[in-house]
Amino acid sequence: MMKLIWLSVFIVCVWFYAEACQPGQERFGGSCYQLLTERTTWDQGDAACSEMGAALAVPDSLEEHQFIWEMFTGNVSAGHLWIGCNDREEEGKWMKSSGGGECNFFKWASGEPNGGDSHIDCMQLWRNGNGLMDDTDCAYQIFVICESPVTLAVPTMSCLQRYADARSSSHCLTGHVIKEFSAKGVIACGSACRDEPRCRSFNLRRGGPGELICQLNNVTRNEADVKNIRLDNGCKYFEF
Ligand SMILES: *[C@@H]1O[C@H](CO)[C@@H](O)[C@H](O)[C@H]1NC(C)=O
Ligand SMILES: CC(=O)N[C@H]1CO[C@H](CO)[C@@H](O)[C@@H]1O
Ligand SMILES: [Ca+2]
Repeated sequence: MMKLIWLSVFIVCVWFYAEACQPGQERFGGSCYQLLTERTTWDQGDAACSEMGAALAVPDSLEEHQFIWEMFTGNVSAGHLWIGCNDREEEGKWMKSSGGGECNFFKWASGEPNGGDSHIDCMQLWRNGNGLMDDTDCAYQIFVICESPVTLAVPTMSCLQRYADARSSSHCLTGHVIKEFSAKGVIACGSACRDEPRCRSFNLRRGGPGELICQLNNVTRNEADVKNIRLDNGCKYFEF
């Protein structure tokens, strides 16, 4: 039996702030990362990053630590990498440069840190330790990675399509959700979709009282199986 569903399409245009990193940088979370091409001392690296409006990168989580190490090893096949912590002021107390506060994520290589009270006061991601942390002489010349907050690009207008059928304005795409989180509304959810490279469409679904759940999908409704397009009163589907 053939079932005919009448669809109408609403077009909603909204302004988005497209977040982006500069060419040559890579993004992870809310930061842009850039590898410098020259090997320098820790202080020269620190100065070079701040000249670019950035700072020596500091991993604050295991995921960020892994991202930094993979970005480095994907580009450079030998050598070590400065990151932005040193314990010059007080042995064992690791601080970010230029008043950035304390470093609070540590994943030391086995046997590290071993600098004691000497001048071995700067933190590197150590190739011999598979990218784990090591304290070493700040005067060594090794690679440098800078980190800066994601810059807001010019606002861009985007048009969203919302589909509705004759019976209900509400239907959503299921089975292709790659991320789900609560969001303020269609603009916040759409911005998140724009910032996620795999996002092709999104659902905005009623959650608890006063709560909206944003679901990012990795396909559009035209690419999905019809059985995954469900009428659902608490849910609206959008694509760009
Ligand atoms: C989309 O994500 C689902 C999981 O939600 C996965 O099973 C599927 O392979 C992904 N499809 C594409 C086209 O990336
Ligand atoms: C500085 C540098 O060479 N960065 C490159 C590292 O590798 C990624 C992915 O291969 C490139 O996009 C970067 O430009
Ligand atoms: Ca050491």
